[in-house]
Amino acid sequence: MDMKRIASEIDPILETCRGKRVICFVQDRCDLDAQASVAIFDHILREKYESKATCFYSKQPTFLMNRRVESELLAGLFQRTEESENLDERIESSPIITVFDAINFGMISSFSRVLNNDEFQEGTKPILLFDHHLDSNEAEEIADESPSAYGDKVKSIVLKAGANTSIMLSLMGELGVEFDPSNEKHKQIAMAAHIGIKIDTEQFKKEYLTKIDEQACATINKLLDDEALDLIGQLEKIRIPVDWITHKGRALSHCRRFDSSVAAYGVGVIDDAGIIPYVADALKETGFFTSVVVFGITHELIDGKLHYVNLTASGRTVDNKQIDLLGVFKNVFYIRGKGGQKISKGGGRSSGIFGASAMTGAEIPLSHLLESSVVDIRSYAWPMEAKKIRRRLMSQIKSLEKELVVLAEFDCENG
Ligand SMILES: [Mn+2]
Repeated sequence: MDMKRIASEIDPILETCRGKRVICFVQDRCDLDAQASVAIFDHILREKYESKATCFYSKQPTFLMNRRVESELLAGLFQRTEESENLDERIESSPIITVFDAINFGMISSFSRVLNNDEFQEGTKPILLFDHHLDSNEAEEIADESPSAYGDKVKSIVLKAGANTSIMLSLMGELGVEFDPSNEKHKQIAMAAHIGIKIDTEQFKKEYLTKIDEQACATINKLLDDEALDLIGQLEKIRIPVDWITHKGRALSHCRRFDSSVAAYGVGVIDDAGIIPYVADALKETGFFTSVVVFGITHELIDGKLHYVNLTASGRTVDNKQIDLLGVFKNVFYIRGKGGQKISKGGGRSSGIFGASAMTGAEIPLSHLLESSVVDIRSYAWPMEAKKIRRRLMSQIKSLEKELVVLAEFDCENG
């Protein structure tokens, strides 16, 4: 698909949005690439179609950088699904629904509300989906989560690019929309775009950049003067919350107990999912381990009510040949489908020379715990989940013995 043709197909669809507000969805925890994609889409709507975007997502973003970009560069554009009471009305009044940087609808909590919308079912409310592919993340096809299951009702624009942000910038250019370098807001969008592409391409690594990304970078670089680059640098200097540092310290204090081939660590029950990849990175940075797996039960309380309870995990490896971490995550972190079949919820990407290193992640909803208290989750659910994950990890990683899977806040010998 070339962009000229895509733009000519999308233009009449965006014309139907004139003067109206368009609803966007991105995957849970909204990553930086998704954030920038929405910002550029909103820019296109404002400049060409006298329209605006509002983006909904669920669950607190994992990365601190992401939280700062949302509040400091793109204020007012995003809303948390769980904090908006009138989501169904918003879906109702939006002429189209847009989805960014998500290949399947299963990554978006509460997207069933769009799929159940009468107008969508009748085919009068189209879904426009933008995504990029380059990753080795092979998500399993789940019938009602796959956009292809909805035929013409979903128009998917999936192109080979390092970042979805780049695709949006390419579409913007093709639709004749520009940035004004003297406009502060445009500059902020360009800054968000720079960060979005940077994160998804691991600091603009050549192996992740396609022609679309290179052109996108040329477009935004015109706006990124010294002041803007300085601001990006400041945004990247993030103060780590003291809670996170405590968890890192606790994990490091167990270093002697791990085997050098793999550090498997259960952090316990925590209220900020960002801690999991943070602790995984900290263990990896010690340089002692070939692979690191960190997992825990994450939750978020909003107005005293549990909004979600998940099993969250993060993995790092510097020698993917010794332990195939992508395979391990796929086989350890799964749910059962309606027919009892395993549906994997773990994935990631490998990089480096011959795919030597890999980053993985997994998130499984534990919806049956939503009515519990955090105290009960700590005392009953965590020991049970932790033992289950330990058992699965041991069956997947041959060198892993029981005492090498360290569980915080819970004495594994009691199991
Ligand atoms: Mn992306």
